[in-house]
Amino acid sequence: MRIDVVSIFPEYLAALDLSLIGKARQDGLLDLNVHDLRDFTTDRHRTVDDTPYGGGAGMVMKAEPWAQALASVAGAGNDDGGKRPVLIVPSPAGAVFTQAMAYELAEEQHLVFACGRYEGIDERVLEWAGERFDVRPVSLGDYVLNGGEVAVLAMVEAIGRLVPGVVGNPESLVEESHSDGLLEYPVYTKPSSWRDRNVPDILLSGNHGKIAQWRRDQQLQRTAARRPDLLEKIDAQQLSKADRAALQALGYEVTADRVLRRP
Ligand code: 6GU
Repeated sequence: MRIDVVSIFPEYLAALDLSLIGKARQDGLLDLNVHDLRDFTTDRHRTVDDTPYGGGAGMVMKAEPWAQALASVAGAGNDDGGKRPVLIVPSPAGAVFTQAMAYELAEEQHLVFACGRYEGIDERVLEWAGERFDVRPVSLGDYVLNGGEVAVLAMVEAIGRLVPGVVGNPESLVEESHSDGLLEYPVYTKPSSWRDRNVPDILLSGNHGKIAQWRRDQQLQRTAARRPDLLEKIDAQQLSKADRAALQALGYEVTADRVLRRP
């Protein structure tokens, strides 16, 4: 997969040299390139922003440096088969980034991230970019960051780890929070007794069927306690009889295809 990131703070993305993603780059699984937006300006001051039309606080990123930068990376991927590269524009005004979106984007050949700062990028850039990219404004959640760089670190890690070969043991991708719409079960390691706290007996029993059932119940309990909104989104057709019973005990009504919170 090819990934291009355009930012006025390319040093911010240095963390992508580390850990799993850094290793994937060394191994040639991710061809990740960071570009300085100011390299695409033509004035002496390398200006990237100006005041907003209509007035108001802050500054807006100018269109032309963005067009130059995006045009230069547009053809950089192995964009064969007529598939357009995806342009991800991090913004608190975007659609919320989810694990489902990460899975979808992990299938792409070429991702380009446009890190805005200040009050955002001149809207005409997004319209213009629609001619050569599949443009996706994306938000991490309902809070405001100063720029897209931190969001790009999060998204590149979430997407990159789903690219085949990046995570050494692909089984670890199966049993993790959000992979099946539920939160992960709690985990423990040695010692079995620590500061008077014991690991749940069932995990020491060697009974793998019982352990699997306990973990599933823990997933359901945790999700009900911390993220009840997720339960109402799951497809009830994938629930076992035991899952249904556990959810009913937690105060949910389970119909053929939906989970509803009892009033
Ligand atoms: Cl993607 N960008 C910015 N600037 N703020 C955010 C965000 C993104 N997601 C949540 N807040």
